[in-house]
Order: sequence, then C-alpha cells, then structure tokens
Amino acid sequence: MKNIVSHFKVPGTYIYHERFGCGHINDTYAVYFKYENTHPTRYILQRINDEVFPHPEQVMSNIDLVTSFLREKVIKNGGNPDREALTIVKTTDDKLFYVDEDKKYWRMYIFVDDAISYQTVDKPEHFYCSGKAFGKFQNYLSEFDATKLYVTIENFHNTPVRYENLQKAIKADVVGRVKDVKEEIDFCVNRLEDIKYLQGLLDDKKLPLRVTHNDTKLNNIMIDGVTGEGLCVIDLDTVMPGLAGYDFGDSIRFGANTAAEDEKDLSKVSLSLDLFEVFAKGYLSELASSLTPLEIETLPFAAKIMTLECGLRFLTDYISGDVYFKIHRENHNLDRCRTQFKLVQDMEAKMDAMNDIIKKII
Ligand code: ADP
Ligand code: GN1
Ligand code: MG
Repeated sequence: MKNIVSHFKVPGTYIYHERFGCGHINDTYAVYFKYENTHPTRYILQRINDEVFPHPEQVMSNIDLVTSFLREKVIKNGGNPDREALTIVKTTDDKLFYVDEDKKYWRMYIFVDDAISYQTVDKPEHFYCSGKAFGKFQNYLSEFDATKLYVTIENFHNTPVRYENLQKAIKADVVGRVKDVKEEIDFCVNRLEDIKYLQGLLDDKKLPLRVTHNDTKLNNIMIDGVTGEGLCVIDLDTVMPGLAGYDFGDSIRFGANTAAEDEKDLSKVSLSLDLFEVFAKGYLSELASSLTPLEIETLPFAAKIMTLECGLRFLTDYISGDVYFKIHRENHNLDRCRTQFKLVQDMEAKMDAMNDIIKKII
C-alpha cells in the first residue's frame, strides 16, 4: 500500500489504511496521511474492478471529463468544488490512475469529509435531498457532450439483454444452482413483457437518451453531516447515456425499500410510499420542467423495472457462482435477489398509488 500511494500526488507521509464503504464492485480504502503538524488527512484509494470494467482507462477518462465539467458548474454557483464534486488526485506523473506490477488499476479521490454515505434512509429529508442532488446532477450534465463518453459497460440497463444473460447462465448452470431457484426464474419469465417495455420505448425513440448516473443508490451520494443536503454524487463509473427513469428508479429501489437490500426476513421488505413521494418531490423539483410527459409518466414503472433488473442480475450472479458482485456470506446474492423480487411485488400492488403521487406532484 505504501508503494502504491507513493505514486499519487498527496502532501505528507502515509500512516495507515483501512477497507472502506459498502460498494459491491471496487476495492475501496481510506488511506491516512500526516503532513507536518496538522491532523492526519484521509483520501479514498480504489482498485478498479477490471472484471466489471474491462477498460479502466476509459472509465477514468469519463470521470475526468465529467468531474472537470461539474467542478466548473459548482464554482460558477459559488460552491466548494473539492466537496461538491468528486475530485481525482492525479499520480506524480500526472496520470488519472496508477497501474501496478499485476496490471491492476488504482485511483485516488479527495475524501469528502464531514459527510455520510447512508446504507438506508435515516431521515426522510436526506432522501429528499438525495433526489434533489441526483436531479441537479442530471440537469448539470444536460449541457455535457455525451459523444465524449465511453460506454463503460455495454447494455448496462438494457433489461432484455440482462434477461438473455440470465437465460445463458441458466443453460450453463456452472455450479448446479439452477435447481434451487426455479421460483425466482419463473418470477422473471412471467414478467417478460415488462422487461421489454422500457427498452422498447427507448428503441422506438419515444424516450430520450440523456447523460445519466446509472447507479443512484443512496450510498453513492455524500450527505452533508451538518446541513443534511446531498453534497456530492460519487461512484461515477457508469455515467453514460441512459434514461431518466434509470436514475429515478434505482434510487427508489434502494432508498424507498423499508428493509436493507440483502434483508433475509422478507416480511420486512416493502415499498414505502412516503419515501417514494419524498424522493420524487426532490428529484422533480430539479427536473420536472426538463423531462417529457412520457418520461414523467413512466417514472413509477421505471422504479419497478430497475428493481426487477437488479434482482435478475443478483440471480444471474448467484447461478453463475458469485463472480460479479462482492458477497459477504453464503447465498448473499440469492438473498439480495429475493428482496428485490419481494419489492417488485409490492411495487406492482402500489403502482396506481405511485402514479397518483407523481401526478399530484406535477
Ligand atoms: P463501488 O463501485 O464499489 O460501489 P464507490 O465508488 O461507490 O465504489 O465507493 C464505495 C464507498 O466508498 C461509497 O459508497 C462511499 O461510502 C465511499 N466513498 C467513495 N468515494 C468517496 C469519497 N470521495 N469520499 C468519501 N467516501 C467515499
Ligand atoms: C453495484 O458499485 P455499487 O455497489 O455502487 C452495481 C449496480 C447495482 C448495485 C446493487 C457497476 O453498485 O449496478 O445496482 O451494485 N454497479 C455495477 O446494489 O454493476
Ligand atoms: Mg458505489
């Protein structure tokens, strides 16, 4: 670690490091440095998951462009760019990442201090503020030239392709788990029409492509510890052209669930309509005037599809032998899949209520 961090332009000397956060993809560390007589300062160091991102240099090019663009916006609005935009710490030779002897890619960010990345909604105001911040993020990026962005993961939210991948995993059945998940597989098969619907609207050009974050769960935003505001959107690995519904939907999937993403007791899993409303109010306060009527109308459906897609991806990974998402216990991906599907069922029961809430807000 000492060797790796020595390649980054950080003032001070390395003291220690620890694993950090609850991300499912990259290896994240907080690394502490001491500079003269000041308090130790921490930085975020990450080893990029190159199984998930086959071109880490393209990921970093995107993040560099997007964060530089956002910095300008923050400065123009009189904000603090080191706290309100994710900031890359470059290497001593001015690169965006360091490649070690094993060809692993490392990157460093300024640590957004005095801010919290929540795993569940603690106070509804935080969720409102995260909606506002993700809305603002998309608004800012509406002026960004999308042609400059690499597609870091092909078909990331193409739900029919995700479904095809599930079918391939079932066929291969590499670890013999298919026999144990017939019910979960049927859950997807029975929703094939839904799986195709949003992508169909995109293919038919009825919904516009925008620059979206694509991974808007609550722990991918730093909430200011004092004001409770959505301070800084992080985890920019998947910023790519996408649908507004992807960002809205994924936030609802994670934050409006009354239980954790991997809760084993499914009786605790449901959609909180209050939290749905709170988030929608925040998000639409920034975006209502720039979204098309169909985009707005399909937001509740997108929440269901993002939840179904995520559950389907957890199921695919379980069947494939847990090769994509980090797991921390046996059957972790299956537990995650089941919570998502329970949530989908509850969303189906509450679809009219969700639609009414959106209409009321508009
Ligand atoms: P992953 O792709 O694995 O989810 P993230 O980039 O989301 O990786 O980082 C994992 C966690 O590390 C985040 O959820 C957050 O808690 C923390 N984190 C990441 N970047 C920062 C940062 N710049 N400042 C403070 N915490 C951060
Ligand atoms: C992953 O990287 P992280 O933990 O923020 C995943 C998302 C899933 C999410 C489920 C690049 O997000 O797509 O929705 O797990 N990110 C990637 O919690 O696949
Ligand atoms: Mg993350």
